[in-house]
Amino acid sequence: MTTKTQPKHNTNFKNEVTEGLTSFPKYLSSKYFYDKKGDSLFQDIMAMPDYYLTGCEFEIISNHTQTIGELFRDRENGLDLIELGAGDGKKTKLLLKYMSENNFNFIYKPIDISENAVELLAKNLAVEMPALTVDAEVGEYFEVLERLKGFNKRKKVIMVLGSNIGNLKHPKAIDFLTKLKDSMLPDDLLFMGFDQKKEPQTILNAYNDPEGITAAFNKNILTRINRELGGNFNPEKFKHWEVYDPETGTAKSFLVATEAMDVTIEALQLTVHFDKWETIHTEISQKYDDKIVRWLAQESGLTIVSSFTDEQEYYKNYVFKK
Ligand code: AVI
Repeated sequence: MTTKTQPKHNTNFKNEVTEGLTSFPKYLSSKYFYDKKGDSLFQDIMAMPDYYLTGCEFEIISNHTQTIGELFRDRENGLDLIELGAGDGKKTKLLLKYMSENNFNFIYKPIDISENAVELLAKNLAVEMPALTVDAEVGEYFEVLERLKGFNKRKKVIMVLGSNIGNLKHPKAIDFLTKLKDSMLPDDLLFMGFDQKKEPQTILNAYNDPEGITAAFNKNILTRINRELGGNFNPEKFKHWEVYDPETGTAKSFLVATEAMDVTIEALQLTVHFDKWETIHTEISQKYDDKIVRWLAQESGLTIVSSFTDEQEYYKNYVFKK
């Protein structure tokens, strides 16, 4: 087992924070939620009953393990199972277990932006499934995709679970899917989770829990700016706010300033003024239906091979080929 670490993205972080906080309206990228504290808060979110996404995807994979696994199989040369945004791997382990117990010849390559998450997963797999070959990597999706082009020539199955694609606006999602397609050969597959449009209140509840875990997760980006860039944000002066537009299927997270204030960020030599009730837009969590997914696939040059859903049809995993 190996874990390769890519250089830290501090320059990107600095540039993007400067760009976002000097724009009007202000914004920050949700990809910066995931430091050690953010990873742990996201684990807590995934365990919340209101955050149905994790349970639904777990239900789908556990009810269809064999069908999905057999779609992945290549009896001749085996395969490389590559997971982007692997997280804690709880859902993936269902497939890893099936494949390990049913004579699949494969390696598992989890890739995550969080060094912390990748290391925990690799260590945990070494204990739980010692016979499994794990080749973990830390990196941003887009960078890693470039490297995948030169990867082994045997079958690749790329997995992106958790509706992680939903954190990208459609043009970026198409860009991401197109890059995935470009890294694929004709026999390769892409297995991806898409949270579906549903009762709007159910969606709002998933992003607005009464215990304030999601609020803490959202505000963690301010704490991270304080720690890594010498900022003096007072997170208590910001309110977590969630909206969902059922027409577009877009859920949006904001931090709203509850009073006028100036915030200084030393490493950026920047003072940012907030008016009372001014917002920072921090995240989108896109919800989909078959029409949107078909459109995304078409725009990216991918074909849908099959799809799997849970009993409530809250969530869907699609299998794509090039
Ligand atoms: C990682 N991502 C798909 C989550 C989502 O549902 O957008 C992140 C999240 N944000 C708030 N709660 C969970």
